Amino acid sequence: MTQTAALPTARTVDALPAPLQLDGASTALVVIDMQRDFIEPGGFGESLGNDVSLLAEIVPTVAALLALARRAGWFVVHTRESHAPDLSDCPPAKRLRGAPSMRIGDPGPMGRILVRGEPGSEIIDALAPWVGELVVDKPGKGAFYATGLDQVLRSRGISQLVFAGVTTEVCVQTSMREANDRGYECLLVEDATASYFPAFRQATLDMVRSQGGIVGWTVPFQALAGAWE
Ligand code: TIU
Repeated sequence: MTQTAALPTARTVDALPAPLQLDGASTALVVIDMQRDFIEPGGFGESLGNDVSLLAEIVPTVAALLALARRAGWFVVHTRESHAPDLSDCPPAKRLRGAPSMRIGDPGPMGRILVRGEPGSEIIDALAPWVGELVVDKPGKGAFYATGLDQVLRSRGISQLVFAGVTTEVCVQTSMREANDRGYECLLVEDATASYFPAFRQATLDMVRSQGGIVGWTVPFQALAGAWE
């Protein structure tokens, strides 16, 4: 009887602050909030006074990262920051914060701002989820708060998370910190994440990998792809 060696599923990624062993069998890609409300004019991001064009720049790299994850067989998760139509999951402290041109739940050019099921809450066409991928609607900035994400990942034996999406210092960093505290190893793809404030993106990359990787690791997309293929 012939024995076939199992294909190796682990690769060493040239990450910072140190190389990371990534095992495809226990890895998921988590793409944070690449939805119209943040990336296109007329949504929540713009209502807060931001220049949304800064975020569109990463779309080709996130698309390439999704393609890599799909070829590699990683579990793929997409999140959307969104609220129930009756706003029962949107604390007044969130809805009333600041002085936006439109508040969460108000009608805008892409439907009601940050409300589930409205055009603005949909992931942009270029990064549309495939059948079988998980789409998580989250009422908070973090992907683990008030979602079943942790249970789904654990049930699949996933312990390593590759992160991309927007915005780096808000929903991406919050989700990474939530995951880090839950025991996941977190790798942020440097050029697959963006902020309305480039200096905040850079600061987040620096703080994630400081102190020996206090929150996780970072890597440029090409270095990750090179390790995998
Ligand atoms: N405003 C901002 O930078 N971000 C958010 O409100 N949500 C996410 O980061 N997705």
